[in-house]
Amino acid sequence: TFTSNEIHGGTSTEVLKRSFLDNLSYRQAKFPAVATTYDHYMALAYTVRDRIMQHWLQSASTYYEQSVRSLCYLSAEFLLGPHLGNNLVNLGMESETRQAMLELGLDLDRLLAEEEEPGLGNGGLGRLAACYLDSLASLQIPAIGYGIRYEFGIFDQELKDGWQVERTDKWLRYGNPWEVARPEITFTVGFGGSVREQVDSAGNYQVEWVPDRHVMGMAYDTLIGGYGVPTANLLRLWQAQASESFDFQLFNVGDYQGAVLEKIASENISKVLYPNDEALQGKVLRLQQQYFFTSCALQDMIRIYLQRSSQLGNLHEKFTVQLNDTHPAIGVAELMRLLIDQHAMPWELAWEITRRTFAYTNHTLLPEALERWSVELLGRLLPRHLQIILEINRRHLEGVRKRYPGDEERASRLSLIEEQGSRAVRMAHLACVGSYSINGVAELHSRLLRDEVLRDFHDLTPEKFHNVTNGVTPRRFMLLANPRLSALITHAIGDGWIRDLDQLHRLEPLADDAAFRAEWRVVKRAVKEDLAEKVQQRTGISVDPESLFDVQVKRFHEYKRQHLNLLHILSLYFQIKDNPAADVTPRTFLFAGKAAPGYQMAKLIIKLINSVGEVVNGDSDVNGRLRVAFFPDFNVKNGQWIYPAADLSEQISTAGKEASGTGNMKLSMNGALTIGTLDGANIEIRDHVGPENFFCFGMTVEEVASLQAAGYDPGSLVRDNADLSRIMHRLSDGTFSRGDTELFRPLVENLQYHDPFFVLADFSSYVERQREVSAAFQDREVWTQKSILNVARMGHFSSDRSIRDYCREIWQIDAIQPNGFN
Ligand code: 26Q
Repeated sequence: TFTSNEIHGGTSTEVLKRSFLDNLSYRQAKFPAVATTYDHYMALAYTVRDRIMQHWLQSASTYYEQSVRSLCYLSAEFLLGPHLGNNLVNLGMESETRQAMLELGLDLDRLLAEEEEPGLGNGGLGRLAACYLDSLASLQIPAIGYGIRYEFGIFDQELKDGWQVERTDKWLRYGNPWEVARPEITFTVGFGGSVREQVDSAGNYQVEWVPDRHVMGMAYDTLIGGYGVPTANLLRLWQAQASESFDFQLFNVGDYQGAVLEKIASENISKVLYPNDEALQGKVLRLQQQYFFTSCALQDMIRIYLQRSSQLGNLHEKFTVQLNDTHPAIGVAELMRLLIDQHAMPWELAWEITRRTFAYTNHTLLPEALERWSVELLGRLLPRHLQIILEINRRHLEGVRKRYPGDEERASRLSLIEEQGSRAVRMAHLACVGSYSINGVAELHSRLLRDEVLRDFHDLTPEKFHNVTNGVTPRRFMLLANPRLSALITHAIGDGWIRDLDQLHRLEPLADDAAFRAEWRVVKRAVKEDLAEKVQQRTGISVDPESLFDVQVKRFHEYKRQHLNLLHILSLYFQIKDNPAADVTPRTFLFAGKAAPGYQMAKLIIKLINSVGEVVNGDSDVNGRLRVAFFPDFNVKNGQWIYPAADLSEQISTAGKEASGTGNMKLSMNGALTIGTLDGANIEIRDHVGPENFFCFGMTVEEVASLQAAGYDPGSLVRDNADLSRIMHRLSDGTFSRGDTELFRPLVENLQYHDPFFVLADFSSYVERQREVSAAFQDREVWTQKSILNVARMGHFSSDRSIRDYCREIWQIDAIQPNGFN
């Protein structure tokens, strides 16, 4: 027999079998003879959750007793990926679990495949939030993640005739064993209505916001366990629910239909994730989502604070709030409102607390992607917040005018309100004024923020500006995704690298060891075979594991320039057509990624990749030397298959456009060499791995700016380059579109006449570097050496390092070990 502690926390094979069978009976309500693989997955998930739960209870009680300072990470997106495998890795119980399942006649890998991943994010920004949760728990930093429990996450992508088709992501359909509903933790969030101002009997000026609708936010908690430590933190996601009292009002007057419509409208708030990774249209539902989760998070923080203290004057000492981009920036006005209107605090004190509470991370330099909300729309939805924003702005501009007398242009540049055209609130400006810290996500990006995008704010408060270069978690993206490589590394240098990624440096001498290089190649070969099998299954295309795997996986965007990659493929293809005997290094070009459903050009690029693939893959002159495959439905799970198998990582954005990139890190950490521009974190990756181990090409930020200023004429580049003219011609003459000369015209004309992302300007530099890549791949010993050195020198890009930077430079939060439990 086992004690309760063992049943819920033990990790021996025997106790795991017992807990699993208990959960199958009492949680999943199945007896073994009728249980499906999904039931088995659920029973195992509950078994694993209990183990993290013990860690969490221990951590939470320690945080409570010691009143520690905590981080709140506010993010509209958390792209977690599948939990089960990751939790087994972090708890260090994968082999015992595999054994326990085996003894019950079950295959752990089949159970792992059952999980529907929570796709509660678009891409980089959401995945970064998930990596940071892993590192926060692993480093034992008290933290809570706050976000939205979308019923439908990022759409599933299918391909039909080469076009992207979107399917609803029904991730909750069969239940979610990882979350705990907290119906007792519920807050009310108001919308609309009006603001009433009055002077009370004591002569105090009073403001009352009377919303015309209320929505309830209910907490759902997911535990995030650290790697190799007894610490777990919470990810608290809010689900919208109709407020009952409101329903009753309509019910009572007999308007049942109205009550139901009202309920549906309220619950729509957390229905679906917006699939745009750029702020395109200012839809009111999106602003409702942002305000909804931000308000719930702040109310929850105040609730927790008031458990231990009776007045809110030191809120900023107990919590610091990191804003993941401007999506939660309305929180600046909401905290002011809560402190002033609900807790009767004077403006000056409320402002002091607010400014010391928030810190803001910017993730974009694209001017069109900076969030702006029309004053009219914001005033209709959140009239009190608009009032507060205007008062913040009045005081802010008063200070600006005092400091820069007569400089009205500067005042209008710094204003929270854009006055040109229709008036709009600049959310980045609100975040800057309302925060004690502003940071970019890579050195170049932070520099461009200081010198360009937020220059006037840098003049005003230079001490607020920081850089924290992004990082990714080696637990998920090395240990879990690439167990073969991880075992080889651990065999060579021990397992300290998993918590301290700088230890990978110890691999450096092994790059010169021929026997180690041979083992490295055996691993790479094996993971390439695994991926080849998946590609065959998902696309029907057979690819040769011996060829160079050239990988570009990320969201589709013109600035990321998947079409530059395509132009290179076409250049190789026509080289073969000219001379079928030409000596070309066999390559497999693998693409994956989703396009925002309304982004026509991005969708056309996906279609073109598939169209080119059809022609190239089927051409007997090519004879298998070039393969083009589009792996559908890129998500965390599929990423974990792809990253380990890449030889070459394509990071080819226009310089100055990609804030950081994080896929670049995942690929290089798994031994891919990078072909990349001097953009985002590519620059730092190149500095770390050494320029001789990195294929750099293209214009610098400065060169892009001067070409822009001088007047860029892409058409002349086409005329002057025979290779390029033929490619452009073939793209429009139906070669890749079964004779249709219209299909790709929008793309071709955009490049010829506008080329806003300088694809053609970087084309020859890119093709030249790719020639070096092909040559380098012919010498497997040298290539392997570079691959090993890439991994050995990527320690800096662990999200543990990023979180340590945030703790030290911004949050001033320390680690804390849980006390022994009972
Ligand atoms: C905003 C308003 C309305 C609708 C959607 C949005 C929205 C949603 C998601 C705007 C932006 C995003 C996501 C942005 C993103 O993923 N940015 C990436 O962040 C990464 C992490 O810092 C960087 O590595 C990438 O360079 C950056 O593109």
